[in-house]
Amino acid sequence: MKTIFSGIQPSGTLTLGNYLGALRQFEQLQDDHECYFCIVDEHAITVPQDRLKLRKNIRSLAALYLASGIDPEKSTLFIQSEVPAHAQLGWMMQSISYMGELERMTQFKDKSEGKSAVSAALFTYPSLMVADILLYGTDIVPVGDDQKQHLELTRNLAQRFNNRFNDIFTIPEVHIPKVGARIMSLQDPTKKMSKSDENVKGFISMLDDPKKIEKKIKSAVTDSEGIVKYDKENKAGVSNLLTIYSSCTGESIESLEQKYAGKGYGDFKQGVANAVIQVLEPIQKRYYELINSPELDEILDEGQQKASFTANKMLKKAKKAMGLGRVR
Ligand code: AQP
Repeated sequence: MKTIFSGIQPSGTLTLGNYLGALRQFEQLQDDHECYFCIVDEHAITVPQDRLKLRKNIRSLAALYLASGIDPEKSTLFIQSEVPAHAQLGWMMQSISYMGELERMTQFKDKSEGKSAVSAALFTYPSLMVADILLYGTDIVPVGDDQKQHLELTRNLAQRFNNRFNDIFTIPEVHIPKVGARIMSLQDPTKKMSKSDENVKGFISMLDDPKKIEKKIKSAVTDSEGIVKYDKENKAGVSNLLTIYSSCTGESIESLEQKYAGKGYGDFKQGVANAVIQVLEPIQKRYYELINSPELDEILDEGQQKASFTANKMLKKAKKAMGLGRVR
């Protein structure tokens, strides 16, 4: 059985982009793969976080994973900082990463742009992500399109380690969904939808109530043409809404274009809002049942144990290969 690893940062409440680009794929994958799903809180602290909000977001993310269909009987769900092997292997991966390759990461450029103080961890974040993936002998990493570059780095570093020390790491493949891999901001459709966007109108949170969802979609930036047509270059806003609609309903973009031919954006936006609400409502219902339940802690405790067991075995091999510590 192939192994899957994927992580999400608890840096805010998840957006529809996180769901369509990543989370949604997980439910099906867990049936025939060994799955590790991680709340990567150590990644979240690469930018400033409020302590209490971070704690709340960690728990909320765990509940959202489960509400979206992660079954703890089939998958291991755990918190990164509760398995110290991640930080340990992360450091070892930093020692074989080059400044030049980290400097090329577009996510670092985007997140550091215009900031006067940027943490060293934001720069070395990809090396920790490499460790997250390699610890589990991961074959496949299901992520959104924005993580492609980090995955390429993971493959390079795994190969580098294997060549330089010992052939212990599996070289992982990336798995990107066909539709929904990059959901854009509702306010600036040239930018990806992000949970830490300061403009809350730019993203739909997975916990927004139906009224809020409708309001945000109705105020989404489109154009003055009034034609529902997919054209990413010239009609980025409408194209993004079509992608969201199609990802939520499974209806093809061509069939949606036909459905709304001759109708204005008002009807179209209402259709998009209904489609999103239909996807998110059942998830929200389950979320509120789980968020304060002791069941959630039991699942995370068990996840920590299972993940630690596998991760520690790989860490031991990596330390031995690099010559760290003593032989015993
Ligand atoms: N807009 C998006 N469209 C499709 N997929 C997306 N993902 C993120 N945004 C979109 C995918 O969600 C997974 C988890 O992402 P993450 O939270 O670990 O980090 P991120 O990619 O940096 O997500 P955000 O929402 O933009 O977080 P912040 O604002 O904190 O930086 C990944 O698989 C990602 O591809």
